[in-house]
Amino acid sequence: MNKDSEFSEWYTNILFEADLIDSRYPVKGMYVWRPYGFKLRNLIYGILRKIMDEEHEEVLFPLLIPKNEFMKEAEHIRGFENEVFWVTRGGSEELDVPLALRPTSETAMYPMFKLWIRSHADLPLKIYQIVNTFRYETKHTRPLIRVREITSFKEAHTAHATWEEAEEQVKRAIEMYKKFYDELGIPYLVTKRPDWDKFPGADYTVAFDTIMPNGKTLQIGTVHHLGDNFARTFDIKYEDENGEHRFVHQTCYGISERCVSAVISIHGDSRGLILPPKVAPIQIVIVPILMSDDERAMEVSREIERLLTSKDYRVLVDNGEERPGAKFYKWERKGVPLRIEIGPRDVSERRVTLVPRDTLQKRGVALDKLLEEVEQEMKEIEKRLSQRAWKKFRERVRKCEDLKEAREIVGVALLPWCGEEDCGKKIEEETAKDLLGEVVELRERSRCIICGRETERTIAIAKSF
Ligand code: PR8
Repeated sequence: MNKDSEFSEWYTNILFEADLIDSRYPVKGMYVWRPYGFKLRNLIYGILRKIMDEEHEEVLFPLLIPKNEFMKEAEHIRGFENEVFWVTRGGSEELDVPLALRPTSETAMYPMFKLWIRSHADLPLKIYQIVNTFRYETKHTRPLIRVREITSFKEAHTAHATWEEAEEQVKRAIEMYKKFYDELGIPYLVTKRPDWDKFPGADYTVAFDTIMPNGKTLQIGTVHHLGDNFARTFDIKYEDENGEHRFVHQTCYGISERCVSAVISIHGDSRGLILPPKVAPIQIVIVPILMSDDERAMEVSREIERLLTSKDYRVLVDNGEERPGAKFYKWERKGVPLRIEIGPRDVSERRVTLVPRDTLQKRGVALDKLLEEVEQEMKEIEKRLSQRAWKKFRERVRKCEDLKEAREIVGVALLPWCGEEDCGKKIEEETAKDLLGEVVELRERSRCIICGRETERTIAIAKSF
């Protein structure tokens, strides 16, 4: 199946066939992580967790938020009220105060921030949690991409003395997310969302978007400067050095299981998954090709398994009953980065065949060189995957001269824009695409594609998930 032209079918199939997700759970927008998928998820989140742990402390807040707290921040409510699931009963009794299933945790956390933050010595405060959140999505739901139970919502929340310090944190968060996606070899475009489409309650929002195989963009993370908007609502103040009480300034930033869908979709090919070695649940599969009563290939397999396991590789010897071809096919579909084949002739010659999943080019290697060769090949696979992904991404981001060209492009179109909402909306209408945001790093003199005013701003638009 062609991944680019039949992406939807490819995606649905691979989630099932590679044992990642079972989508037959009988609640719309909620899915089951199967063991192989959950291992992949945990390896990816291990990287994210490590990056977060460098400067945040992990916490765990309750899932339920009392309605009175949830309804305090006007813009936040307006943004989320149509997406909230409510718990209104306990047993057969109506609850006095209905409880919201968190769609995100600002209104759960910030009443506690008020209790925790007393003086400037308590700042900055930086915490994160990885939890499930619930959003009653009305657009078409799709596993990992648009779900009603976000099972793996990494949300970080910080509080600072000044607006400028919070802005510094926004920049740090952008760097952290770049590092995360660089480790996964996932390309991204960083834009500042237009004012009318920022996170409800934020001063401004910065978004990470990647491009999926069908050319649609997927927002894979956001960073928000919250100013003192929530601090004013929840009365979060600190005493500064002069004894004055001031509101804190806050940021928050989030990533969901969309990061897993990006790894699956962007690196995979028509045969199935191709997992970067760092996050592959099985990094190396060893397939002994056994002749009737010759067990030596099996012995060598075990020897190699011991060797590689001692170096902390995640290894599997497939000694099942299937024919070698069927085994190759199975592990290719599951994206195992490296296959080692051992045939009867290999045994006598003390050599094996290496087959990297991305190129499928076979290569003979002497047994006593195996460890170095495997280490080298793993690095190469990772590099190739990242390079291939970025190459394709760059081919799909294009500066456009006019609206017609922008409308036709598959991927992201860049256009000069004056910054006004009217012109932004007009661009969306005329191109039938969504406004992602302003490419802050790209400033050059031009004229707004709609009104002709001079501008240095560039807007990115695309069809998005
Ligand atoms: C915040 N508050 O909430 P955000 N399915 C899968 N992924 C999703 C979905 C969904 N239905 N909705 C959003 N995401 C802030 C930041 C705490 C943390 C993913 O921000 O609403 C998107 O990738 O922008 C989105 O960028 C990210 O969660 C954060 O959600």
